[in-house]
Amino acid sequence: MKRNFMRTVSAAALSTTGLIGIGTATAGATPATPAAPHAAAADSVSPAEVGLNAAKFYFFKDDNRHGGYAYVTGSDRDLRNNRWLSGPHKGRTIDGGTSSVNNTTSHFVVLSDHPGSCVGPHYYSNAHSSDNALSNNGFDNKASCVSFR
Ligand SMILES: [Ca+2]
Ligand SMILES: [Ca+2]
Repeated sequence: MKRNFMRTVSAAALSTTGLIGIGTATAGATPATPAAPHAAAADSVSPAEVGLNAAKFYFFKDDNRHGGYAYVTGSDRDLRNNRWLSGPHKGRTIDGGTSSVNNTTSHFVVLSDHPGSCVGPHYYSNAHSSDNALSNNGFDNKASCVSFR
């Protein structure tokens, strides 16, 4: 039987550090706290764009202004190249897909059925009005042209 004596002496170096009290009395130093709250995310509106509050005519994919939206700020005779900006159909054409609208403009707005020619059934939207269902106007999923009057 072997006997191994291992003795590990770990000498804990106890350093006695004399802490010198450092006076940190800053008399009368009042940090200036800016009272300005976080500025609401600045609306980055480029000069070419209309302002945030600019009137728009909104199209919605579904009834009750749901399902995705798109908008115009003036007449557009061909909605085939206008895209849903949100919702499950985002990126797809809004042509013939509008089921409710919101007119925040001061214009009487006319929607019609055929892109380009703007003929066929029409739908009329009064200034500053909205309609949560175009189906009872015989105009569900028909808007292909918008005309500001
Ligand atoms: Ca267009
Ligand atoms: Ca309606």
